Amino acid sequence: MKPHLLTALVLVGSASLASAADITGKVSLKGTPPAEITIDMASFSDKTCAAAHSQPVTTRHYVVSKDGGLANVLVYIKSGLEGKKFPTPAEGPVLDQVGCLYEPYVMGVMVNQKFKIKNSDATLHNVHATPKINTEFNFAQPTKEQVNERGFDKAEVPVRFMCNVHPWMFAYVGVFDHPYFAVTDKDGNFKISGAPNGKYTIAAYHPKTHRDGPGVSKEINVNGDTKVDFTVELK
Ligand SMILES: [Cu+2]
Repeated sequence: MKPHLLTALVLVGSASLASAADITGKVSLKGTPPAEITIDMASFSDKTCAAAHSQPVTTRHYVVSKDGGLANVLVYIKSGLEGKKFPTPAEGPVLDQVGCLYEPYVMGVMVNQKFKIKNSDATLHNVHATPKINTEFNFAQPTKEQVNERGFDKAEVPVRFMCNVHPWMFAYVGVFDHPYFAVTDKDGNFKISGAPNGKYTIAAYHPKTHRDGPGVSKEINVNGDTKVDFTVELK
């Protein structure tokens, strides 16, 4: 390789590293959420689900920390990346079914990224994705440890999953045409890694609060590591 070409490559490499910023922050819930509903697995004909839990299981509509941090919020760059292409990761996350609950409850994937859907239970689940933009799918997973791969070919926030056997089972999968998304943890914190510098609209979407709406968004100017917090208000 000629020396000047090597120098050029090194410069390109360091330039892209310098502009990779972490966007971090916290999503807080304003207001007192309604009490969660206890899921009556014991009354269900299939006893496998109840047997998997030693504690009562409730809905997960509002998972809130002591100081108001809201879990299970999809935080993502909503606009400002138009025209840019990002490689699809070869590996995808796993949407598992454990104790007749989807785990995780909320996650994100990239467009065309294959992700695994797993049944960790010794009972039948019927995985039913109900998108509005992507193609619906619906298939049975009768066997423990069964894994099927699926993907979505269009951006959509979120695709709702249900199970046609267990009426309490739901999950929400955000589909993005870039890798700059995250889900808030149990304390409401999120971290989007390696975003290019730029001006963006960044959005926070909570499946329960924003069921019919777009979520909340903010304009941000990313020039190095950036902090942005959101407040989700109960209606
Ligand atoms: Cu199920």
